[in-house]
Amino acid sequence: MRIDAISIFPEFFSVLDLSLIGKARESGLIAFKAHNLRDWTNDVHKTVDDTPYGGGAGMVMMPEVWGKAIDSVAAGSKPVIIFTTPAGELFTQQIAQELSTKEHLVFACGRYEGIDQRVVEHFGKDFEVRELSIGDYVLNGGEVASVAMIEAIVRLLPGVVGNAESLEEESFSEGQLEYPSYTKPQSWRGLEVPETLLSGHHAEIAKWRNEQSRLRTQKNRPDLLK
Ligand code: JF8
Repeated sequence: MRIDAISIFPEFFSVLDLSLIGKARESGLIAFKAHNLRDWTNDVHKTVDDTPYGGGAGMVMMPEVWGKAIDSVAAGSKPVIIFTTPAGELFTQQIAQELSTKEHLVFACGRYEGIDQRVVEHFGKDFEVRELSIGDYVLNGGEVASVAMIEAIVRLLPGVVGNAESLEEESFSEGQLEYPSYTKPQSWRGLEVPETLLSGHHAEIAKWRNEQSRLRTQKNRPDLLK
């Protein structure tokens, strides 16, 4: 899989070198590159924004520079183009799974009040385009949201170290939150590891974990049970 990100702050993506993405890159499983949007400006100030038509607060990212950047990064390819925006469809595990099957992803990361909507409309004519949000809160730009999405997608790729077992466990508990986990020591600051987990009775342990998942889901995410 090839992944490109376009941003005025490409340095945000250096965290991906630290996580499993780094390993997936070293093994040649993914090719990732972060691009500086300002590389496609022509003026001395490297301007990327202007005032909004219709008035209002803040600045809007100009279509011309975005058009050149995406043309260049998508040349000779048919990528899925992802626009991170708080006004997007909610990014879910299902969407991560869908995107993990694609050959080429381009993340377009806005700042300020976002990107001129004609950029989405224009590239939607030739490419699969998605406007996605990671949740109902407001960030200052699309970079952090893109990093979260990239990590969620790349860990699903077949051949990413350690993914086979953990992905199987995840699909097993689908629709519920994960059960709580414990490790050594058995007693810590007066708190004990639940007895069932020490019993060695695999059926009992599975039953206990299932019940814990249900209780946790009921408490933290009742919407998932309905
Ligand atoms: C932005 C561009 C986002 N869940 C989310 N909250 N905020 C954002 C976001 C994304 C792009 C821009 N401000 C300017 C906020 C996502 N995805």
